[in-house]
Amino acid sequence: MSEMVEVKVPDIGDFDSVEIIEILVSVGDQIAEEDSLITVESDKASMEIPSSHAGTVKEIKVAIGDSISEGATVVVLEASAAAAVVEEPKKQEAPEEQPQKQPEIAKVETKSEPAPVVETAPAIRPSPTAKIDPVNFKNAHASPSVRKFARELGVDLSKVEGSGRSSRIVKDDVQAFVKRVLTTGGGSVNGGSALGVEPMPEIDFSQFGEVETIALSKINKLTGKFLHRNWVTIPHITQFDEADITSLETFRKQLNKEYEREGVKFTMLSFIMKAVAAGLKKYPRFNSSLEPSGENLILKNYFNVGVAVDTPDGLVVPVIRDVDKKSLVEISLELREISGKARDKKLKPSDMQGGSMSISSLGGIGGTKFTPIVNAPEVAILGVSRAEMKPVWNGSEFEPKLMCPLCLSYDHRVIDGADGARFITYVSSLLADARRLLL
Ligand code: CAO
Repeated sequence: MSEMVEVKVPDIGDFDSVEIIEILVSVGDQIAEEDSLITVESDKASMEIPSSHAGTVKEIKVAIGDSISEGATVVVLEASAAAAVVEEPKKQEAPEEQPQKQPEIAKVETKSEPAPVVETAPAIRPSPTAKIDPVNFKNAHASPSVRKFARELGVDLSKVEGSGRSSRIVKDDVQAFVKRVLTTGGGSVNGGSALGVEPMPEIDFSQFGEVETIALSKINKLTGKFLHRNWVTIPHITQFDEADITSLETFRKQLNKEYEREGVKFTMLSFIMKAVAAGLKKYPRFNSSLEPSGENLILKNYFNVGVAVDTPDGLVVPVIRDVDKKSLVEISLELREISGKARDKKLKPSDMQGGSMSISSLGGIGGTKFTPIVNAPEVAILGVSRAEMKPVWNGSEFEPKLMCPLCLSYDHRVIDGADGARFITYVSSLLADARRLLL
């Protein structure tokens, strides 16, 4: 036997006394449980109110423009027999020893929760584990048809910019958003990572103890963005080696004495830059950039080396041009000048562009090795750690040698492991015998 049911506005969180902007059903409509009945809109967002029951709409108790709150009756339904049939087995299945479940069923009949706004298996969701944040989705400013469209595509509406009145999101905005995500290949349509990784939760750390919040510098934020992009989009390999710089160090010290009066100081880095430029000449794929389409490799015929400089505001990578053509004196002077400019915040954007490959030297600080992140669009970066005296077996005895750890990270889409090993071995051999740098 059918019964008349008043469907009321459930608890809808912050939505109190909100305006009805759409009525989605008409008298006589057959509706299923969870079908949307009306759309309400606050200053910030709109949401659909679902039906708690299946049945036939007998009366609509609200009109567009009305303000409603929790508990207001939206429609009167004649509950369908089908719904009763569906519910019947549920009641039979309830274990006899749990009669307390019954009141819960009765509660559902009089009050419902808002329909979940996330649907599964949208057509272009890149990962089955990626999710739309239901709260953000609910708060987005869009009509039900646009919401439905967005749900079908798996688009998180909170990430879409609205071009309609009062920034309302229209269908075109959703389409443009999907197009942009697909063409740039960045992220995913639901705003999560393309890897399907859950977003980081917001945590109030003050609950665990005293905390201080400091603003990230502009450089920190920019570097963070680029490093993150490079880390997740480039398949990195890091190849390690140790260069015997014993004789180079003797030579460097001798040069420093000779050039002291001229104010030139040679650090190991200037020799390493020369060796890297020579490596780029011998192995041209290291001096390349992958076209974003992934179709072509652009080989460069210039030999510009970027140098990571640690500044109080964060990491910057100025570029020293034509390292192959410059003398060690020129490179040493330029290195000092450009790292000074970096620390004094005097670098221009053009000073940081056009690199062939970068070097990140932590040799002056310490550590035995590390895995630098490729500075895209370059395809390789050489990390340098602190040189150390070590006993090295020469075939008949151990000899004390100054060994400098080298850490070469490269983009495995462009460089094979064998070439990675060849490049680092070649650079090591040049540093082990500085005369070879003249070749
Ligand atoms: N092994 C042992 N000693 C080393 C060394 C090495 N590999 N590299 C440098 N040193 C020594 C230098 O010879 C110098 O000693 P002396 O004064 O006795 O000659 C001392 O360490 C300081 O060197 P430096 O670091 O100031 O100079 P540099 O030319 O080697 O490096 C620069 C310049 C700008 C690269 C460096 O100052 C810097 O900022 N490094 C940090 C880079 C960074 O943060 N990288 C991390 C990026 S994340 O990938």
